[in-house]
Amino acid sequence: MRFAIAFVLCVGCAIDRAGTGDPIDFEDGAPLVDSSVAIDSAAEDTFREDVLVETEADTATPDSAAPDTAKPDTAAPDTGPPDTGPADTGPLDTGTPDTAPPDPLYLECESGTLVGGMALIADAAASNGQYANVPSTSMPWSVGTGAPPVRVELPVTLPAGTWYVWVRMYTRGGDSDAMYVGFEGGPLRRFYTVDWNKFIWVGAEGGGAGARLEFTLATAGPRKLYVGVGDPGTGCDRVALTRTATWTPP
Ligand SMILES: [Ca+2]
Repeated sequence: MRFAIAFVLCVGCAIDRAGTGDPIDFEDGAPLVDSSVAIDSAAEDTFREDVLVETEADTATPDSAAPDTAKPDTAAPDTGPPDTGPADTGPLDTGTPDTAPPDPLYLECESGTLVGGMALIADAAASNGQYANVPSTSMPWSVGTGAPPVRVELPVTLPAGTWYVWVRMYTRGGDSDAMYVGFEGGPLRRFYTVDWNKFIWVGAEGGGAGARLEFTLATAGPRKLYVGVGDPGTGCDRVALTRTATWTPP
């Protein structure tokens, strides 16, 4: 049957006659198709499927890699004793920091050392909810040198140079509105405000309109900043230190 199909498929093709090189002229010869031969269509389909199956067979190279023969990890877990070496007991580094502190540098007055009866008062309007207060029973003080007898001492480590100090203070009237500020061993400056009964930033003498609360440090390093009594009943809430003369607290 495949012969019959192949024969049919060749109808119309040029066939070499007896190797002469001349194609058969179908018009002057007997018909090459025998109409009496019936073509089995089912067989033709089978033939085509056979051809396709043979053409599209899987020709991929099989995987010939060697199987994985590595051994599993059977090492024992680390059961050695913990490190019991001595702790570092060397002296603390007290050198000058390599980097300058933030500018402005804020200090909460209640975080310092209270001296001479300076007392803490809780107040929701205060920065950090507290401030250091000179008791109303304290004596007024206007010596202006050394250290205010009622004070808070705030430790700071600063580079040398000129520093401008702002104090967020609390006052209660004309006889209760002045304080002193200065670094340990240096000059003190008296400052006040006439804007009483509130927290207010003050950065200059003379009711906030005089000379700046300005200090020049000849050397760098740790030191104490004093804020203390001028008048009784005055409070120190927060301090800001800056090297920028034009800076003002927000
Ligand atoms: Ca405070």
